[in-house]
Amino acid sequence: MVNGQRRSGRSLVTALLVAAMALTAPVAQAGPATSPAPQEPSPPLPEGPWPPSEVLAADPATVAAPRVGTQAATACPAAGYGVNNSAPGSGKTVALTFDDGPGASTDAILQILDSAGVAATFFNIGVNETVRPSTVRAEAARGYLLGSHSWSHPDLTTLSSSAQALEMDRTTAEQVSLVGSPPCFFRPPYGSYNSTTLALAQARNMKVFNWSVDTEDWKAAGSGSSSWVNRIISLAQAGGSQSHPVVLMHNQPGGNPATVSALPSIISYYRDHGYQFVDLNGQVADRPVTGDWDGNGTVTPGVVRGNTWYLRNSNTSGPPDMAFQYGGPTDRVVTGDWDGNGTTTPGVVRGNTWYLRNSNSSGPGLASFTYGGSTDRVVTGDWDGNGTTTVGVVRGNIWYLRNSNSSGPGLAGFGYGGPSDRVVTGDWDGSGTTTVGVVRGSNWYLRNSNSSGPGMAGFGYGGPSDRPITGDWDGNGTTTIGVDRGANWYLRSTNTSGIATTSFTFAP
Ligand SMILES: [Ca+2]
Ligand SMILES: [Ca+2]
Ligand SMILES: [Ca+2]
Ligand SMILES: [Ca+2]
Ligand SMILES: [Zn+2]
Repeated sequence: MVNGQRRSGRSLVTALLVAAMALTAPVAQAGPATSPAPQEPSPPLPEGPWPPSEVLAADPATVAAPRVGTQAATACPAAGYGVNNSAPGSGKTVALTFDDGPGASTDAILQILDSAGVAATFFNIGVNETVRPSTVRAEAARGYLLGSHSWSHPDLTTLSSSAQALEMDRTTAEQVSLVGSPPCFFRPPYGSYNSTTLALAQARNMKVFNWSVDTEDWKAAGSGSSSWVNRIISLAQAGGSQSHPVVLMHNQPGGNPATVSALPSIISYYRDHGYQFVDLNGQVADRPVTGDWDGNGTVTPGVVRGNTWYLRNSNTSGPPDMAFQYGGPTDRVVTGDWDGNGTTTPGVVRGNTWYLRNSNSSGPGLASFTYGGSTDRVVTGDWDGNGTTTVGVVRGNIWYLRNSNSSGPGLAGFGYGGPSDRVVTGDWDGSGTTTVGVVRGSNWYLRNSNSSGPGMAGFGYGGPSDRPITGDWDGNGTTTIGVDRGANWYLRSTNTSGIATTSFTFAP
């Protein structure tokens, strides 16, 4: 992990807090105050453009091309002629874009985006979609925007008009067959186009989008070394001079481990600089939350879109029971029973400052306080079982929990799970205290104490690109599992493998 650039703007309070945390952490757990690993020498840059074998997951000659249709012309809004390279939206907005997929790193990228609650756009190659169809479906189901990056990634300026059209139409047909809707955005391979490309795209209602920030991440050529990670982060941060950067990254067939490692820092950088993450349609990501909003003992769903909270009081399909605004669109969201009165209410974390509120309505928060760092993952729970929910952060795989909602040192950090696992919390055994869990791929590993050690037997539930959620859905005192797959929620009343006990749609 890389800390250098991110720490410079922190307050003294943060520095003291980080130092206090480091004191409580065993030496072996390498707290955040340690110096970064020595730089590895930069590998030589390969010559571009890279060979097709690194871009295509299969030889196009071996892939059955789909029959092309005319779906795009009517299913997408009219697109103007020309090339765009500026993220939509007002205020400061940033669009993260991933080309050449789906690939070996796509699931990991989806998990990072999900866990951060940010929107993104995937410019997929048609041939690669035929090799990883379930990944394409996962991208769409998870609410990410899919664009076309041609069928086989040629330099379009070398092709005839009819050959360029086929490159577009095959990928459109493939995407329609996989997810039911055509791509309304097109990015030419290598960013290379001519007037024919632009006319063909316009006739198909596809908006042509290049980029304004090039991370050059593909040059890492499969390396995940820290020098490549640092270089990608540094190039991505150059977009901080723009109001509406479009950041180019890749998710190629062979995988982009350096991109995966750099992504959390890139997200933190833009979030800390006040950017809202949008897809190229200007949409922000929905973030699922769960809580006992009405205090009746059962936990139910919610969705946070921008800074609007849509909450529902039953685990059935239907509209939200409440909608209100709290926090800012770039804040991280948390929920808890901060005052122990039995109802779950909202909170947001901005940088390392926590703003909690004791009612499900718009209005000011309680006194804010700082805890953890802006790149930590945030968790909440009743760690000591006294009835009030308090804060925690996960840094790498070290959990730092605190039993009061105020600034100060955490309890002794402990390691659980791996740094790229998704984190969940719950009262798995109904003892009254909230404890830790991680989800790795689709396998859940829960633990009944807040300490290092083995989890209970892992079990599978959901798919690797679902968003894990937890709650006491039936009000019996134990927290169990669930997944949110876009508008579809699948809850289970026991912490075991099996089919959903309750499923419904909630998409305000
Ligand atoms: Ca309830
Ligand atoms: Ca409460
Ligand atoms: Ca507590
Ligand atoms: Ca339960
Ligand atoms: Zn490409």
